[in-house]
Amino acid sequence: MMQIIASSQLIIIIIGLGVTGMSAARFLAKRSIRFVMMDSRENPPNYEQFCQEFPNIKCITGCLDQELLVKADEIIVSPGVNLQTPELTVAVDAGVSIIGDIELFARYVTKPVIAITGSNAKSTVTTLVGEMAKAQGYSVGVGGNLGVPVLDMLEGDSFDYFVLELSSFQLESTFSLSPKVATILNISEDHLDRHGSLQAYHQAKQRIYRHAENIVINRQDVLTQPPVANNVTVWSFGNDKPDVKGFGLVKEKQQYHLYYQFTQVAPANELNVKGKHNYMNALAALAIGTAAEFDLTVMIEVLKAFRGLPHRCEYIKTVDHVVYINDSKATNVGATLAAIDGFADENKKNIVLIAGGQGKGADFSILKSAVKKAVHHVILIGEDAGKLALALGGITEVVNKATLREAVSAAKDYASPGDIVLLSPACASFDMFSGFAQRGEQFAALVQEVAA
Ligand code: UMA
Ligand code: ADP
Repeated sequence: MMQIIASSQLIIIIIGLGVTGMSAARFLAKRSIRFVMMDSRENPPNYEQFCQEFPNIKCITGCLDQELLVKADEIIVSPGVNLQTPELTVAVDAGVSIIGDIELFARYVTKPVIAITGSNAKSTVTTLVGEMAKAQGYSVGVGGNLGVPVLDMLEGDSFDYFVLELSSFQLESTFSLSPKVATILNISEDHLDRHGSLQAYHQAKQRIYRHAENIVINRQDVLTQPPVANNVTVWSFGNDKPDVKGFGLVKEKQQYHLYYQFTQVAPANELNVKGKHNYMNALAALAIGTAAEFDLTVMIEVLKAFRGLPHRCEYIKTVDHVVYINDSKATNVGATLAAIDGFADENKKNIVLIAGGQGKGADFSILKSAVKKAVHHVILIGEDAGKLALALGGITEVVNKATLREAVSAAKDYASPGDIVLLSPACASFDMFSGFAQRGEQFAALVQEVAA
């Protein structure tokens, strides 16, 4: 495995002044490896901080310098930068190696790594597995797409285990990561604006299995399964009765139970998180932990204590017997489907759904049958409200609102006692908010104010 050697001859270029680029800059500088920084944005974040920290390093902003890129030995590209950017494809054609921060991490890491991807539930399962690893007594670095850049976690050699959430963007530029355990939790449409097709997105996700010792697949989702599984131990989870090396969900006497192989390990109602999709997440975490040889009893204790993450089907308040749920992190169709299914009443339509934002090229018609079954009003906001209205109009009542405030106020009017008002947008938030967290916080504040 090639590590970047400290040498004045090599030309290393980092692209992106976000958290990834800054972490890569610090990582290289600490090892006395010279580099050039580039960012295509006119006013990228961290520019001043970079100039202060690295006064002698060249920093080019406002464009990607093609002449320099083709001379590079290696380009370390940030995940937000599309590999199909013309300047990069020209560099690749010229024989330049392009990697991401995860690849650099892979070349240096000496401790075991658990690698987690999927269209949904990555953050939840990564956090849960991180807690499980800590409960085994390990000092654990938990990060990646979750927020803490992986290269920051390598400094100081303080961790003896790593649990990483990896996005399709990060996996595209990763080649030699050899995880002890790797998983694709589920696949549904996301980031099609970047990857171009579900197939390309799926292929990027599958890269996580390349050099894994153990893999964990979802029995109900064929796209999480590798085309061939030679020389790898395969574990699984699913919402059915499990077999060898499997975790599953079994209904006995009107109660769901978590199962490992042929044995019950916990009643689902002892978990704090609710909904079948969360039971899947619990089973996935148990399968990952078991593949990593963690103690099952300790993992079950962690599961029972876990309260879920904010903005993921988070309970906000009950007003006039109407329950308000913040699922702002539902930035794709798969997450919204899981939320509707999770809260649907078997006997009547009980959901008022607030959705909309930036759809990232997704096919919203996938929501049709779930909405038809459980949603009596859809309230739309944001850039792609029209596309959602086109897909869902005729299926149920659909109204447009200009702001989230108006949407919450309308939801209050449409909801009857026993209903659920669910913010689960199926879209990214950047057209109206700084991110999903701000969208969720505003929703929670509006519920307190408007719906009270
Ligand atoms: N950009 C440019 N020109 C450049 C460099 C970046 O226009 O030269 C733009 C990108 O197109 C993007 C933005 O800058 O719109 C930020 O991209 P970045 O790669 O600089 O982002 P970082 O700050 O380094 O954060 C990245 C991840 N961001 C993305 O993948 C877009 C963070 O995931 C991640 O937490 C962080 O690295 C640490 O690993 C965020 C994310 O939205 C949370 N991820 C997507 C998701 O979860 O759906 C994949
Ligand atoms: P990610 O990091 O992959 O975006 P999160 O844990 O942040 O995952 O959850 C993202 C969204 O997916 C939330 O809306 C959450 O409610 C939903 N979700 C959680 N678990 C699942 C699942 N097993 N299947 C589908 N959606 C899920």
